[in-house]
Amino acid sequence: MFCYQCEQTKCNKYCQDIGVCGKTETTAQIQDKIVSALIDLANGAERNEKHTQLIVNGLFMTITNVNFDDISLQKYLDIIKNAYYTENSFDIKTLWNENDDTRSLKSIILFGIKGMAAFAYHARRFNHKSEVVDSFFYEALQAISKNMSLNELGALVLKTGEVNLKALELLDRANTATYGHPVPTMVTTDIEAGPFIVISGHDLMDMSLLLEQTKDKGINIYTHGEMLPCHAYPELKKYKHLKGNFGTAWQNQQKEFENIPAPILFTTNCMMPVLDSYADRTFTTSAVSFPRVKHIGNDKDFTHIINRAIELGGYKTFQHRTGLNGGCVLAVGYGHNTVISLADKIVDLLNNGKIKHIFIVGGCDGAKSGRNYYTEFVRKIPQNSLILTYACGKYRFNDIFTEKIEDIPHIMDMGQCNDTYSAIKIVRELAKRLDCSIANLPVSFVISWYEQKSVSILLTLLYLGIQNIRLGPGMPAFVSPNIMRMLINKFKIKPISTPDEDLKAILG
Ligand code: FSO
Ligand code: SF4
Repeated sequence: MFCYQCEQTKCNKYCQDIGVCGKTETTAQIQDKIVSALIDLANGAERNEKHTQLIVNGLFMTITNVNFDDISLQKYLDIIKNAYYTENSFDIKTLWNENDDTRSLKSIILFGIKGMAAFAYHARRFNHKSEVVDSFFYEALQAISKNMSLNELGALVLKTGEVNLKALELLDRANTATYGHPVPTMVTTDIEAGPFIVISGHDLMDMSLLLEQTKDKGINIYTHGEMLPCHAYPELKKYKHLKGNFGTAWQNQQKEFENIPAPILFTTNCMMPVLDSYADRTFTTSAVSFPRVKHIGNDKDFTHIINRAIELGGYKTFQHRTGLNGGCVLAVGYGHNTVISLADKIVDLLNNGKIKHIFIVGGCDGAKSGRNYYTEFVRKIPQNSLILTYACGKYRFNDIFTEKIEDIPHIMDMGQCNDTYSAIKIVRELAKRLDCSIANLPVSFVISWYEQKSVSILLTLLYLGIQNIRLGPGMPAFVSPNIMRMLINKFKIKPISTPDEDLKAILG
């Protein structure tokens, strides 16, 4: 196997034999065949809704920490081949053997559209679709099998970022039109006595269906990982049995799920290999799958999981739990609507020097020790600065209590990884009000990356011309030295160094 699509790839080169994520060689091979078959489909088949949905689902199934189940992957491969078959099949291995820079640019495009597929998948569940997004899947997949110059591929890399912005916007609209705009909400990390279900991932519709099916059944619902922002959506927070958040960062799940008397539902990544100790109370749905784990199909009938919750019974007594820093309240709900409603005040505070700088510290978490950087960085940011955050990396600091700056919280959680869209809307709005370009705002992006959604998000930020992004914990293995030099020259991307050095460089 050859896989280098995520940040934890072996020795920052590539995974072979087995993935650091736990993906086996057989799984990797079927996933490669899915990508190859999708490229065939994009090249040879008619562009229609059925094929687009096949592409979106198929790409999503190959993202890191989504699907480890060879049977479901093979079934999906057969479905694609039934929809379109050619003797002249493309083999993705051709890509791995191209020259360094071509391979690098094509890999960036492929991993970028994988991330975009996840966003499009969620938006499509609400029937929010875009011709621009849909047609780009075909264009990008075709490009991977074509001979193209480095310049042409470079342009397509930026186009991936541009189209991904549309996908982010689509998902924002789907979520907020259905569940309302997030409002500031305090979420507890404590767990009440009695039966409960833990729901992980990003899919708001699954959350809403689970809340509806568990209503008045004496079962409490706790979010995990990227589901945390659900507490802030009016049409989700109205359910009184949506109680709080369970657990800390996704990479701690094997330890944290081991002994809980409750079932867990995974709707998307990041699922780690499910240990025997909790396999019989773990459930997957949509693109997620794991051998031996019960999969809930498109009927979204959660009866099994509800029965399991009642059987397990939950804790006998109230459990006091904390986040990684000892805090037990997590503030959510600072999406673009909330923050832009505070924009007048923020602009005043910027003008009178009470706010000196705005840091956007967002992105994914992961297991590497170097990721402590983000906790330390946030702890060291002076109190006269604002911190906007999104995605799962925030679990490193979202339980830290901080003072407000005249009613404006020092740390504001904008939501999931896809809510980078909020960050973009907010900085655009501030630039408009301050009558300057985004580059001239006192704003710095300090990003942590892990899987392919973060690749697509980074491309969107680059497409928007955002410079001086600090990126960590390491640089992607799929970016060749030449392409990295180009990114550094053109976009001034900077690898993170130490929190002190970076803060000094930013604040002067
Ligand atoms: Fe995190 Fe995982 Fe949201 Fe990713 S839970 S790492 S970018 O799947 O999707 O931020
Ligand atoms: Fe390795 Fe990441 Fe690929 Fe898993 S997804 S095999 S950890 S590069």
